[in-house]
Amino acid sequence: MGIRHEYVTFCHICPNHCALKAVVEDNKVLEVKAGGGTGFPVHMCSVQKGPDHVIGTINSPDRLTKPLKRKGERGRGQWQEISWDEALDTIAAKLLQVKKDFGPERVVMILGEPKGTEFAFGQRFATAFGTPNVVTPGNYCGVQNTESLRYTFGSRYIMARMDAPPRVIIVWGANLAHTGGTFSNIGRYDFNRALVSNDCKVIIIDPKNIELWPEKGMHASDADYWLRPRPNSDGILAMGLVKVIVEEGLYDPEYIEQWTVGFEEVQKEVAGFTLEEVEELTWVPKETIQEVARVYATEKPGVIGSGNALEGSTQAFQTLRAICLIRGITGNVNTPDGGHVDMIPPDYYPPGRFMIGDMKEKLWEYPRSPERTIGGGVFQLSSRFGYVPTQGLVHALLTEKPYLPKVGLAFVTNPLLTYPDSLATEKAFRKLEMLVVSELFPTATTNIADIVLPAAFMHEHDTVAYWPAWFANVRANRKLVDPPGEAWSDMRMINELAKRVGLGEYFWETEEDALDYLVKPLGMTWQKFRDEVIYLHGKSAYDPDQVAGYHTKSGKVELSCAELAKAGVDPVPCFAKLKDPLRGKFDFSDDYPLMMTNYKSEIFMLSGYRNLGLLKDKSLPPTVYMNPDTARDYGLAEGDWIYIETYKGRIRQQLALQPGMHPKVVNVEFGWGDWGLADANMNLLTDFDEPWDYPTGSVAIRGYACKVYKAA
Ligand SMILES: Nc1nc2c(c(=O)[nH]1)N[C@H]1C(S)=C(S)[C@@H](COP(=O)(O)OP(=O)(O)OC[C@H]3O[C@@H](n4cnc5c(=O)[nH]c(N)nc54)[C@H](O)[C@@H]3O)O[C@H]1N2
Ligand SMILES: Nc1nc2c(c(=O)[nH]1)N[C@H]1C(S)=C(S)[C@@H](COP(=O)(O)OP(=O)(O)OC[C@H]3O[C@@H](n4cnc5c(=O)[nH]c(N)nc54)[C@H](O)[C@@H]3O)O[C@H]1N2
Ligand code: SF4
Ligand SMILES: [Mo]
Repeated sequence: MGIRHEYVTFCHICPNHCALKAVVEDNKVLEVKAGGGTGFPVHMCSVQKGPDHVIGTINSPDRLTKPLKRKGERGRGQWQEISWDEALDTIAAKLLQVKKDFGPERVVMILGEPKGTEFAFGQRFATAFGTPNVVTPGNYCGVQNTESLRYTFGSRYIMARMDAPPRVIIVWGANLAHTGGTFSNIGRYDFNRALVSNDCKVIIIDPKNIELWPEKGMHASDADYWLRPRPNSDGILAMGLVKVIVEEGLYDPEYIEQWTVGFEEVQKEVAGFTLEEVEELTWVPKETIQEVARVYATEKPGVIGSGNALEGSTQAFQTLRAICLIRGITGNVNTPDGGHVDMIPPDYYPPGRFMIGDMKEKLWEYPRSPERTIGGGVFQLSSRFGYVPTQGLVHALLTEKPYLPKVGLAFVTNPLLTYPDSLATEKAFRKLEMLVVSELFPTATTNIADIVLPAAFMHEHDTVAYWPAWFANVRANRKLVDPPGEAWSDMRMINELAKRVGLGEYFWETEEDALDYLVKPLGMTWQKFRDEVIYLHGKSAYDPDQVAGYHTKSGKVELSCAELAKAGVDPVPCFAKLKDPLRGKFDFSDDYPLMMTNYKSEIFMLSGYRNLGLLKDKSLPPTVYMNPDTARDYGLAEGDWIYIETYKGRIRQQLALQPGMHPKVVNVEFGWGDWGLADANMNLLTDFDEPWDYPTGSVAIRGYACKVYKAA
C-alpha cells in the first residue's frame, strides 16, 4: 500500500475553478470532494458536477491514449497509431512548408474555452510563428462582459461587492445555480444569502423559470421580479431602464457632473424612443420596466450579474454597454455606496501579457494587424482582444476570402458542435489541408481530423487556472496523477512543436520552466507557489469615503466613449440598431411562429463529458422547455420527443413543460451531438453567416424564429 495524500486543488471543468479536495494513492485518484472548508473559493454548481467529472474523466475507458493518424478517407473513423515523434515531425513539416509557400497566416490556431495555461501557450505560439489568426470562443463568451466594463469604467476587473447582500440584485441572462455564477463574480452561495435576505430585492431577467436555490425549491417565479424578455431584446430592455432613470431624474446630478462624460448624449438617445416601443419589442410590460428602474436606481448598493445569454447576438457588445450605462448613471461602480468595485490583480504574468510576453519585437515583425487577419477589417475591435471570431474562420474557409487557410491546430475545442451552423462548420473544416486536434475523447471534430493528439486532463499535469487570472486572482493546480497511455499536456505539445519549427527561443525546456516564468513576478518558484501559496487574491480598490475613480482616458465613467467612436463603433448604444437581432432572417414568419433560445446543461459542461454517464439520477436527455398552453396548441405533451425547426434545419429533443414561461419561447438545450445524439445538436438551428456583431465578432447563437412538431 502506498502513501495516501490529500490535496487541495481547483476544478477545471468550468470557468469557476472551485476548490476541490482530492485523495490520491499509488497514482490513483480515490476520491474527489467539494472544497468547502478549505478557505478557498467555492461557487459550486448545485449538482456539484465538478468532483464527479474530474474523477470520471481521469478513470474513463474512453480516453484517447496514443497519437493517431488518419487512414483512408476523412471522417471514416479509421486510424493508425503513431509515435509522438512522427506526429510532431509531420505537423512541423507541414507548418514550415505552408509558412514558406503561402505565409504564416495560412496556419490557424483554434482554441477552445480556456482552462489552464494552454490558451496562453497557443496564443504565444501563434505570435511567435507569425500568424494573426487565433480563433477562440471569445466572440460569444466573456468578452462582451469584460470589454464593455473596460470601455465604460476603465477596467475589466469590475466585480460585484457581495461580502454582504446588496439592496438589489439583478441576475440577467445567467442561470447561476446551474452554471455556477455570473460574469462579475456573483457566486451561488453569495447569491443564496441575498435571496433570503429581507433587505435585498431580487430581479431575474430570463425567459426560463430558472432554479434559484434548488435545495429550497426556489425559482425565478419566487423572486421579487421575474422579467421574461423576448430573446435577444435585452439591449432594448436595458435602454428602457436607462430611459426611466434619466427621465425620472433618479440619478445623482452631482455625481453625473463630476464623474461621468457623455450624459447629454445618453439623454438624447433615450429621448428618441418610447417605453411603449420598448414594451412591444421586449414583451416586458412598461409598468414593470418603470418599477425595476426605480428599485435599482434608488436602493443602493445595487449589483447586476450579467450572463452569457447576452453575449451571443448581433448586438452583443452594445447590449452589454447599455447594461453598463445602468450601472454608471446610478453611481454603482467604485463609489462608497455602489455595488461594484474595481479589483487590482496580483502581480503575475496575466494570460494577456504571456501571449506576447517579451516577444514585442517579434510581434512588431508579425503584427496581428486587421489587414492580415481573416475577417480583415470587418471586426472592429476583436483583433485587439487577440482573436478571430469563430464564424470568421468558417467564412474564410468557405469563401476563400481574403485567402484560404490551410492548416488548423485545434486545442480544447469541439467546433463541429459548438460553432454556430454545424453543417457549414464541417464543410469548412474539411477544406483544411491538415486539421490537427488535441483531445481527451473522440468527438465530432476529432472524427474529421488528420492527426489526433491525446491530451492529458488538467488534473494530470501542473497548471494555473485560466479564468481567475481575469478576475484578479491566481490559483495553482497541481498534478494529481499521471495521464493515461501516452497522453501529453497541451502545454507540452505546443512547447515541443515550437522547438521543431525553430521557435524554441520563445519557449521553454520543460513545462516547469514555463510555470516558473509565469509566477516569477511574484518572486517565487512554481513549486513554492503550488505547494505553499496555492491561491492569491487581488486587492479591492473600494474606498468607503470617496469615489475610487476610473482608469478610462477621461478618468471618468464613459457613458459616451470616444475611444469606441474612434474605432468606428457607436459611442452610445443606438436604440434603432439594438432592434437588429429581432429582424430579418431571425424574425417570426408564417412558417416560424415561435422563438427559439437556449440554456446550458446543468449536468454537463458545454459539449463535453456526456460519455461518462455521471449523476445518473439527475441526468436528463436533451430537454426543450415550453409553456404548457403552447404545447397544447401544437398537440404536444410532456415527455414527447419533438422537432424544433428553424430556416437552417431541425433537431430533436424531449419536451418538458414549464408554466409561466412566455408562450412564444422555445428554450432548447445546448451541447448535445456527440455519443449517438447527433440530431439533438442545437447548432444545426443556427447560422454562421452575417449579420454579425461587428465590434466583437459575436454571431446569433440563439433568438431564431422556429416551429415545433411531434417527432416520430
Ligand atoms: N448555439 C450555441 N452555441 C454555443 C453556445 C451556446 O450557448 N449556444 N455557447 C458558446 C460558449 S459560451 C462557449 S465557451 C463555446 C465553447 O466551445 P468549445 O470551446 O468548443 O467547448 P467544449 O464543447 O467544452 O469543447 C472542449 C473540448 O475539449 C476537450 N477537453 C477538455 N479538457 C481538455 C484538455 O485539457 N485538453 C484538450 N486538448 N482537450 C480538452 C473536451 O473533451 C471537449 O470536447 O461554445 C459556444 N457555442
Ligand atoms: N453546468 C454548466 N456550467 C457551465 C457551463 C455549462 O455548459 N454547463 N458553461 C460554462 C460557460 S463556457 C459559460 S459561458 C457559462 C454560461 O453560463 P450562463 O451565463 O448561465 O449562460 P447560459 O446557461 O447559456 O444562459 C443563461 C440563461 O439565459 C437564459 N436566456 C436565454 N436566452 C436569453 C435571452 O435572450 N435573454 C435573457 N435575459 N436570458 C436568456 C437561459 O434561459 C438561461 O437560463 O457557464 C459556465 N458553466
Ligand atoms: S463544474 Fe461546478 S464544481 Fe467545477 S468549477 Fe464549475 S461550478 Fe465549480
Ligand atoms: Mo462560454
